[in-house]
Amino acid sequence: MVRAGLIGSLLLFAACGIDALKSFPPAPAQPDIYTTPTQYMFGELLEGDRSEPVAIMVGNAGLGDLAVSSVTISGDNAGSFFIAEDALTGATITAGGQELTIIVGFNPDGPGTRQAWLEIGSNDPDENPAKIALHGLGAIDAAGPVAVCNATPTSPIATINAVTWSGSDSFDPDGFALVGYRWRIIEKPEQSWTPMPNCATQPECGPFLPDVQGSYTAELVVQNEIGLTDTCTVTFNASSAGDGPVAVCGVTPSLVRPPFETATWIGNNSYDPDGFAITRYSWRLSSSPAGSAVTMPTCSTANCGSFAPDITGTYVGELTVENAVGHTGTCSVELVAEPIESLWIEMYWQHSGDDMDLHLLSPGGLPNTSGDCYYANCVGRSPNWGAAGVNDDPSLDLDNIPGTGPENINISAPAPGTYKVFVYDHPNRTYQSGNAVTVNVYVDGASVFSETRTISGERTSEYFCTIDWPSGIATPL
Ligand SMILES: [Ca+2]
Ligand SMILES: [Ca+2]
Ligand SMILES: [Ca+2]
Ligand SMILES: [Ca+2]
Repeated sequence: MVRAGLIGSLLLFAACGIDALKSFPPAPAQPDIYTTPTQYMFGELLEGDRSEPVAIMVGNAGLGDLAVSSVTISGDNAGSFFIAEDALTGATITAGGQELTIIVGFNPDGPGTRQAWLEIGSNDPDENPAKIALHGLGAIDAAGPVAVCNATPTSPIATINAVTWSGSDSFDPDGFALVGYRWRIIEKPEQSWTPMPNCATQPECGPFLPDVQGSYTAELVVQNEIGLTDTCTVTFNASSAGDGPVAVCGVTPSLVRPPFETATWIGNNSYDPDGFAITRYSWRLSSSPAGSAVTMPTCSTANCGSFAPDITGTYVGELTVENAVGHTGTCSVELVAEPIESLWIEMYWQHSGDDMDLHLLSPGGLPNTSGDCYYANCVGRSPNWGAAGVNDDPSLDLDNIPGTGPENINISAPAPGTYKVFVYDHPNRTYQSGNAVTVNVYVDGASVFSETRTISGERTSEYFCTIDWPSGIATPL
């Protein structure tokens, strides 16, 4: 532009020819300002520091005198630059005269890019003011944020304990606000598919449920408000949830005499091979002989006692144990109930609310007399049968009215003869429909008779069998 102006004058001069010079008064000689350099970049400097001074050379390429009226710094970041020496303001540079110098410097008053103009006011006809661009980068003497990573819990169990990643303890020693968080998983077991939750841009991020055992490492990048960052990592090890507890069942004694001997179910040998505590024991009766009305005692302990079988046969106790992480194991064990008395008769029925009564007639005995063992004379006391002494006397151990039995009559050592077993449908509970009644007879613990017959209406006496002693042979009636 400066040079073009001069050339334009020369062209005008050539076009007009020599005669033109004679015809018109000569054009006034114009100054033409130039600077070296035309812009300057100071680079990066800490806020508050002052740069080395830089000389800007100003000259006059025109034919007239250049009169400089002002040298100033303008622009949004004018405060970040300064004029150290100014030999120009008020000076005149004649055509072809010596260049003059302005010394400028950079003194950033804030972070980031700083820009301003050095403006030179003069009598230059087309460059007033002349502008020199000044650039610099303000830096801040800040340590930057400190990222702090945590994971809670620190020792989770895979598939059981969800983890929360926390970067909330991160801080900035210079007090700048933390404005950005970015979590990502940088290491996990090969078999794991668990992704970082959607909260990966938050200080706290969870739940993260480790799906397999092994080591997991997360990385957090925190950023402060002036763009400085820091990174931390945190690792936890997820342990295996294990294969579950092992239930170990026992029962002691394993053979009991009904209906008064008791057994204790034993579960305290159960264990967990992975070391988790067993937090629950639950016993139930998974199987019991037909006619039994006994139930498992209410227990929440490993061992469960005072279980009294009421009928001959096999009882199966089932134990379920649960460990601290909710896994379970189950076992079962058999308990046998077997009478010790030489003669053992038991009876039960199908429908409650009928009251069946078991009767045993002594050899030659008549119903409802002392020759008959039944609820009226044989519970807790016994008619004297056979010889002196009680070994040959009958006993009705269990009598039942409202339920379905069982009832039983037994004799430790019966006197010789033929005994009769019958069942009476007592009218103090009325059930007119058919009711299936079962009678089992055991001799020295072995079954010799077992039949189920249907009794309908009321006041019916159903004779089931005779039992010959000492042969122990039962004959249906
Ligand atoms: Ca009845
Ligand atoms: Ca009864
Ligand atoms: Ca006797
Ligand atoms: Ca009936």
